[in-house]
Amino acid sequence: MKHLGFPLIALTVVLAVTALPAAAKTRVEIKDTQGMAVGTVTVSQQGPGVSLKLHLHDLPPGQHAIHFHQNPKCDAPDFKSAGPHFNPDSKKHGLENPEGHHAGDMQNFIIDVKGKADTTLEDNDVTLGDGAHSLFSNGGTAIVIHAKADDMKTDPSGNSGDRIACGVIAK
Ligand SMILES: [Cu+2]
Ligand SMILES: [Zn+2]
Repeated sequence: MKHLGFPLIALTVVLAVTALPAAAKTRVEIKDTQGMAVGTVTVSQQGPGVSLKLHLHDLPPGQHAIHFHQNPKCDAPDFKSAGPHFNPDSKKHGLENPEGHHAGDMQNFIIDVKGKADTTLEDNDVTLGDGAHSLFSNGGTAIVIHAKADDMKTDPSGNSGDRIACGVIAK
């Protein structure tokens, strides 16, 4: 049976690779209201949730809200096409809302005086895997960045103002 050694090892390798999640990571191109590229957000599976690595530029300095929105559509200039916050559990908005929160809600982040943000966020309520909390469910979702900070409690959008940048998450 010596001659079976190599095919068995090869088969094992193929099965191991196939067993990995379909998308352990996805790179999202972010555009502003003029359709200009303003960087990327790389979403990676991290345990049951995801991490987001932001590499953004040419955006207004200050504290800004960022959320996953329901639709994989970013039509400039208002990005209303992205729909409301991703909310598979029909909860209210805000990480500090007792009736919350939307799965797509996240902490605010800072854009520095040079208009850049290189930082990491996380969301433990969404996944790149399967199921109702998948960022790929219903054809995908979108990442939306807002003009203002999220107050973490006002339903449905945390008083975070206009949508100033957007990127589609889809397979
Ligand atoms: Cu939003
Ligand atoms: Zn929300």
